Amino acid sequence: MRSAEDGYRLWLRYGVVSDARRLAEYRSALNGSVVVAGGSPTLDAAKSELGLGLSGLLGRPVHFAGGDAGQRAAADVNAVVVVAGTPVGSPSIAALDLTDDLRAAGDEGFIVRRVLSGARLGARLGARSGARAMVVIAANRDIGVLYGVFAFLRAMQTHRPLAGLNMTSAPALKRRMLNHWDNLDGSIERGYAGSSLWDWASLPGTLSPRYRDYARANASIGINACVLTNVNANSLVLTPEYLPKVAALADAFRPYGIRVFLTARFSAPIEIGGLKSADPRIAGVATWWRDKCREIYRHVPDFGGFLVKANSEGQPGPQDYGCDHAQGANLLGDALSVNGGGGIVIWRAFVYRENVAQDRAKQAFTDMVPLDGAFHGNAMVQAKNGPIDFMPREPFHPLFGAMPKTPMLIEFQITQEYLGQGTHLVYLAPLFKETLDADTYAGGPGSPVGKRVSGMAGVANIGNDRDWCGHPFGAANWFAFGRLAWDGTLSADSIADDWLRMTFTNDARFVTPVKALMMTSREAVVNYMTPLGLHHIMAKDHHHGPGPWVDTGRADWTSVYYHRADAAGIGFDRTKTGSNAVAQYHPPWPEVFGSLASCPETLLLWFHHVPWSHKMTSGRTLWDELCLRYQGGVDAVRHMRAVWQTLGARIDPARAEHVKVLLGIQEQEARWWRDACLLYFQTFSKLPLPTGCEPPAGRLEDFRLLKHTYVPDARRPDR
Ligand code: GCW
Repeated sequence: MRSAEDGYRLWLRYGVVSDARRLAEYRSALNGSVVVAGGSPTLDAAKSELGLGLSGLLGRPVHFAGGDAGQRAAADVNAVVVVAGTPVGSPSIAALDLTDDLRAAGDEGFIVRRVLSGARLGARLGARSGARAMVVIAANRDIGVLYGVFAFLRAMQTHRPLAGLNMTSAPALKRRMLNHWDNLDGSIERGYAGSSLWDWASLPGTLSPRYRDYARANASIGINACVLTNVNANSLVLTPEYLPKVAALADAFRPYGIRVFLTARFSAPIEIGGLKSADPRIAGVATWWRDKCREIYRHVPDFGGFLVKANSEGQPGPQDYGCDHAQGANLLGDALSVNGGGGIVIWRAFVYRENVAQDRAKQAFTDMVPLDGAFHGNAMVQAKNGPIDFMPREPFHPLFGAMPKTPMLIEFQITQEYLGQGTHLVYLAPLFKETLDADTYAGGPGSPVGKRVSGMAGVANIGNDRDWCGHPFGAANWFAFGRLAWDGTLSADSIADDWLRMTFTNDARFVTPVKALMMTSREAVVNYMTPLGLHHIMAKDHHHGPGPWVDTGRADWTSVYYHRADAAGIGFDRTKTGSNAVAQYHPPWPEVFGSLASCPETLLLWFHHVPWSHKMTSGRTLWDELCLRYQGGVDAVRHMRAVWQTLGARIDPARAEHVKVLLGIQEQEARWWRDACLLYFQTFSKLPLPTGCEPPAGRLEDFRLLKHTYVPDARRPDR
């Protein structure tokens, strides 16, 4: 029985190909048996996925042939139409002499190609009448075969012709990771899709089927690592009580090429080791971490390593002992090398302190750049895409291109903490691409962020909601993150196209307009929340809704610290007349960002304090432009609603209705942001709203009095 359209199957939906011509083409071309040569848990996973996919897409059972394609093709009229394997595991793959192509595929890559078996296999088998076309899925390693199977099925799910099918693909980045900010009590920090997937209480005895489906979904987009626990770490996960549970998850994910990491709390030697100190210079502390790693490797031999948030937002770290981040990272990295262990330490550069005068946007660079080269071989530094904190728009982090001796990972937030949380449709691929494509000019032009990192980490938006991400379009961001980590040159548009076809329908009357809607959604949220470079003006703590008036508590957690609105104007002067954060970028950025005339208007108020009367390129004053950007954001959501209204009938009612309701909330919240922010900023500008900007539906004092107690993941004081 087809499962209800509840989103559970994500993009791995294998319904019968809806286009009759394409279905006929596939059925005819694939009228034969399938061989998955060789045997391993990964190849078993590949075989299982091929069976599930082909039987679903073709609407008929799949016939798997044993042995190798060559033997079968020779002996059996029911010729082989698909063969998957590695040259080592399959003589017929070897016979195809794909050496050069497979060299390009590397360790994790694959080839998916339609070949005329008679031409090649025939030669090996002695001439056979009639060359048969055969789809070859080949790789150097089993995991590449699995990735190739998903790529082949994706081609069919998106109705690509088999004729001329010829893909050779290898991941650009070695590390393609999800970071789950999941707590051991089942809550998820900044999570809006239910509770944690990891059912710690029932592990290791019970393995939820969701673990395998999680692994399948990740393998289908090439994600090869996951950090199971929150960076605001809990040492308990490193204890004997939890390690068998971690091992059970690692075992479930391993066939799908996903390595498990954990977050390490720097004070663990004290909290679970009974030591008096966690000082990296104390021999007993290093011994404790080495013993702990030995213990972890006993449970998870291919343990990926530790992700560490230290000396940031109250987390313990090496600076508590007068040591620096490199000393902290090397303590854990050296421990992970014990017994030749392959684990790595990933040290987050999200470090800033409240009791310093320095601009928060500068502090990570100030702390980390002097340590370039001081990290040991199995340490990496992970920096967020921007220097503050996953805002709807930030300039790229100046650390990218500033630590040439240190392998780096870029951290994106897939969960929408600052982009509408669980209710706003915001397709993030344009945001990911904007940063990955940004030229750092490190060593001159042509040095984009995407080429300066060895990996990507995405703060997951996954929970145990039936549809995994809460919002039906949330999974598009998980999908896009993985696809871009594998191939940063993909366009946001093409990724959206694939996702829509795989998730909803290949009907162009749906795909085309909805893809356009997705492609406008990131600019829309920027405009109705923080246009023109405004940032960090959300409500306190839960970050749900606007809070430009927030001015209590630590300065760098308020809003006034960032917008600096006054009678003269608005924005944060980060040029040399201000904090001079622009100086942390490679030329020509300090000049480009530093001058009002050349600074991109999308980042104007990030880098400049600008007079309300400043003439924008539109010819309007800054104040009028600001108002019309906010209005434009609201109008964009209205347009999204109108588009969706006309398309519901092209997909299942359940998801059509769910998105319709959410878009209604999104428009209401976009108006809330516009009205609250403009009313508040108007108290400084004292200027009227320009024509075209709707009057606010409320008074500033009402907006300021709004209190939301139970917002999803309103961080509890006890955490
Ligand atoms: O964006 C902030 C979030 C915190 C998060 C922190 C981080 C895990 O508000 O919830 O803590 O970033 O990245 O460590």
